[in-house]
Amino acid sequence: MNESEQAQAPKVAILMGSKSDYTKIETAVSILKEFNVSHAVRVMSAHRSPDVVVDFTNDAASRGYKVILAAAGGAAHLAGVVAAHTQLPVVGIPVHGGAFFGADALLATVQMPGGVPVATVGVGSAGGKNAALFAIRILALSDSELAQKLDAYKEHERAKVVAADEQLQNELQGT
Ligand code: RP5
Repeated sequence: MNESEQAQAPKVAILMGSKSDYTKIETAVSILKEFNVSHAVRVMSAHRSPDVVVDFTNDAASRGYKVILAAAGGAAHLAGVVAAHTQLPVVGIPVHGGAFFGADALLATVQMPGGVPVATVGVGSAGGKNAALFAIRILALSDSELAQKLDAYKEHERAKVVAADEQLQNELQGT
């Protein structure tokens, strides 16, 4: 891959074990779009299409990916299998649902054996959001424009809380 192809290639891959996961991790996609970070979104399963997972992951670094987000529910092995096949940073997103409401996915994703790291975020929509923000923080280490966007994002979040407090104080004084 030449330099201009590298520049245009997606930097973040969002993998999910089933298309049924998509609505639960859309927050990750929204954040990457908001920060204008190029990304690919793919369905591939550690159990149902393991060959696809291994093929994708083996080539991911050479195709320009910098971070992989891997979302799965239940017996969630996707992030771990991905981390076993690449040196790229892998963020696991345990998907809410099933008999244990995502607790099974959380434990399966977070309890990796030593030597094969998966940075695991929480279950639920905040998990997808934080996974994307974590990927952006990694990319921002070598991208000052992205670092500035992160600063602006943080300030915006702060301003929202301050405004909510002001509104609450006004409401309380009005009663
Ligand atoms: C996991 O099994 C997927 O990540 C999904 O969360 C769960 C259920 O998948 P479907 O049966 O809806 O395809 O592997």
